[in-house]
Amino acid sequence: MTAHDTLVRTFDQIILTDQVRDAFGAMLRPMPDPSADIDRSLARLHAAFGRLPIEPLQTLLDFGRHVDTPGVMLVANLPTDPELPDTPADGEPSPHKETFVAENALLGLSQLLGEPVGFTTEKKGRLVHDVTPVAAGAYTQTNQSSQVFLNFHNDIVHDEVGRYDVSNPDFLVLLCLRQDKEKQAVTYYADARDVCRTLDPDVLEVLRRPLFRLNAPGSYVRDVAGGADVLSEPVPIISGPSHAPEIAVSANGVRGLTPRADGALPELQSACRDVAHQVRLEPGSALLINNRKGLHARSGFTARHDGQDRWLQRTYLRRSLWTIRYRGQPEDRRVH
Ligand SMILES: O=C(O)CCC(=O)C(=O)O
Ligand SMILES: [Fe+2]
Repeated sequence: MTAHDTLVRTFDQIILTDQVRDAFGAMLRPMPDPSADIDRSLARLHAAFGRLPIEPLQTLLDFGRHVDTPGVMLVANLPTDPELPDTPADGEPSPHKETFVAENALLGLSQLLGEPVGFTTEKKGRLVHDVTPVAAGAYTQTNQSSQVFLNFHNDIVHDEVGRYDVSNPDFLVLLCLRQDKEKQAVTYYADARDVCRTLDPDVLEVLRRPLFRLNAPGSYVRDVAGGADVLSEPVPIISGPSHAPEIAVSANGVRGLTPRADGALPELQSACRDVAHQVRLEPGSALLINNRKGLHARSGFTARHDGQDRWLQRTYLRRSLWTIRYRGQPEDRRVH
C-alpha cells in the first residue's frame, strides 16, 4: 500500500538513520551562524551534505530538478540543537541561540534544491526566516497567524512588473524547531496534478484563463502599502501542460474578474482539501515544498506567546539567481 491509498494522505519521506543523524549532528554543532559568511557556510554545507547516503541524496536532488517528481517531501530525524531558547514572539531571529544546528541543517538541505534567496519585503531580506505565531497577526492570512486556517496558497512576491508568481521562490523548506504544545498544527500540501484531476472540468477551464488578480503578500501590504490591497496583473491560477501544471494562489486574497472566476476559487480550495497530504511537523523534521507544483496550507493552532510556541525556520530557493537579477540589491547578491 502506498501513501496515496490511505485515507489521510501522508508525505513521501526520507527518514535518516540514528547513525546518520548523529554523524551530522557532530558535523553541524560546531558550525557558526551561517548568516555571518553565507557563501563560505554554504560551501562547507555542500561538502557536509555530500556525505549523505547515496539513496536519499539522489532522491533529494531528483526532487529539486525533475518535472515528474513529487511536489512535497518530508525529511525526518535530522539533528537538532542541544538547547533551544524561547520561541521568539515577534517572528525575528532569537538573540539567545548559541548553536546553529537548525540553521545549518536547513541550509544544507535547501541547497540541494536551489540557491537560498532573500526578498527585501519578506523577513527583512534574510535567508533563514523564523516562522512563529505573532500576537498582532494571529488572525491574518500570513505566516504570523495561529488562530485561523491559513488557506491553500503558494509563497509569492510583490514585483513591480505586475506578476507576483514569476520572481517568487521555486521551493521553500520548513524546518521544525518546536512543535505547538497541543500538537494541533497541521501543514497541508495539495499537488496541482491531483487538484486538476479532481476539479470539475468547467471550473478547471475557468482557472486556466487570466481572470484573476493576486493580492500582494500580507507583509508587503502591511509594511509597504499601508494596508491597501496591491493587485497583480490578471493571471491564470493554473497554467502549463496538463501532465505538469503550475499553480499560483496568494494567501492574502485573490480577486476574480468575473462572477464565474470568483466562484471557481472556493471550488479550488475545496479540491485542495480533498487531495491534500498532511503532516504535524515535529522537531528535527523538514518539509520540502515545490512552490510551483502545488499549494500549501496550515490548520489553526493555539499560541500563548510565552516562549513555548511553535517555531519553524524557513528558506526560499531559486534554481537560479540569474532570472531575477533585475531585482538584485547591489549590496547583497542573495537579496532581491
Ligand atoms: O506554518 C506552516 O506550517 C506553513 C506556513 C507557511 O505557509 C509558510 O511559512 O509559508
Ligand atoms: Fe506559505
